[in-house]
Parts: sequence; C-alpha cells; structure tokens
Amino acid sequence: MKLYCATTNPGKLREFRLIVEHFGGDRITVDTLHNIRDIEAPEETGSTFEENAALKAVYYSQFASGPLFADDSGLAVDALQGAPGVYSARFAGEHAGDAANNQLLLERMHGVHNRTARFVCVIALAEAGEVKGMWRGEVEGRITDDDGVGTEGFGYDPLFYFEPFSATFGQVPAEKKLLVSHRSKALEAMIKALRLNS
Ligand code: ITT
Repeated sequence: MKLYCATTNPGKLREFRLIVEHFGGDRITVDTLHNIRDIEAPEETGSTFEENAALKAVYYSQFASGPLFADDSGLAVDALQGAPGVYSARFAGEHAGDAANNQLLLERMHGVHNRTARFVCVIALAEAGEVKGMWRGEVEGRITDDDGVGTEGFGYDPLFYFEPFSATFGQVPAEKKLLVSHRSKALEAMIKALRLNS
C-alpha cells in the first residue's frame, strides 16, 4: 500500500521512512508530496495536536491521489504548563529555527527544578479531504540542565534526556530513537490499524 506523507520538516520525514521500514516491512511505502514546498502551508490554528494533525492531513490530501498522513507533534514541558506544545516549531517566533527555539526553552527553564517533559505526536490519516483515523504517541523525559548535547535527530532532541538510554535523543542514532519515540508509537499504531504490519 502506498501512503503519502505531508511534512515540510526533513527531520520528521527521515524518521517516518525509517519507522515504516522497521514496522511496516515491504507492505507499505511512503511517498512525499513532491511539490509540498510549492503548496501554501495551511495555518495551524488548532489548540491541540489532534486539531492541527487533522487540519494538515485534510488540507494536503486534496493534493494527493491516495491516502495521506500528516503529523502534528511537539514538546510539552510540565513546569511550563505544557508549553511549547502545539507552538513547538514556532516557540521563538514564526520562522524561528531549532537553535532559537532550544535557546528560548533553556532560558525559560533556567533555575527551574521540575524538568519533566514529554514529546507528543499525533498522526492523522486522510483521503480526499476526509479524516480516516488518528493515532497518538508520547514519550517521557527530562529537559537537560545544561546546554544540551548531541547532533543526532532534530528540533529539541539535544535537550531531551531519556533516562533508559542515559542519553539525550540528540545522542542516539535514529534507529535507536525509533524504538521508543512518540512518532514511532503513533505511526506503529496506524500501521497496525491498517493491518500493514510485517
Ligand atoms: P510540518 O507541519 O510540515 O510537518 P513542522 O516542523 O512545522 O512541520 P509541527 O508543527 O508538528 O511540524 O512542529 C513540530 C515541532 O516540534 C518540530 O519543529 C520540533 O521543534 C518539535 N518536535 C516534534 N517532534 C520532535 C522530535 O522527535 N524531536 C525533536 N523535536 C521534535
């Protein structure tokens, strides 16, 4: 089965491909919307990951000739009442990059004792403008006390310390992150629901 994937984030796309290979074997292939950069991105107006995932999947499915999924994901920090949450990609401003977002997070967490946080991923599957299903995955960790460490992954990975690995997500290869990540959990649930698991 061919599924289209709609994301403008190369870090997500790399992980999607790897996760599908891992959990879906040869029963599923992921294709990007080749022209996604030419399509005007929808405004992410939702206040929940579910709302934004559904909004993106429905919107981009108009441009695909088959089922398409999109993910809305982010980091929820307890001491910040769940922020940056759905604003994770634009925490430090509309076009802020990972470095600026990470810098702001460290500033907000300076001197804060409770550092618990989780990554959340919601994947929505849509076809011809209609949502067919939604799956959520989460993983618990802690925000590092220092400047973060590691060059693997993307986004907040260097700041996300995962106790069972004794490392941040920025320090582990993608093949290891996918064994526990929010994105894998959501995508694996979708693959199982579609009965495409190997
Ligand atoms: P698309 O909407 O085009 O998929 P995006 O990056 O704008 O790309 P989101 O709105 O879902 O996607 O924002 C997700 C942000 O959350 C992402 O930019 C990272 O900052 C953060 N994030 C999500 N998953 C992450 C992960 O596995 N590791 C590190 N940071 C992550």
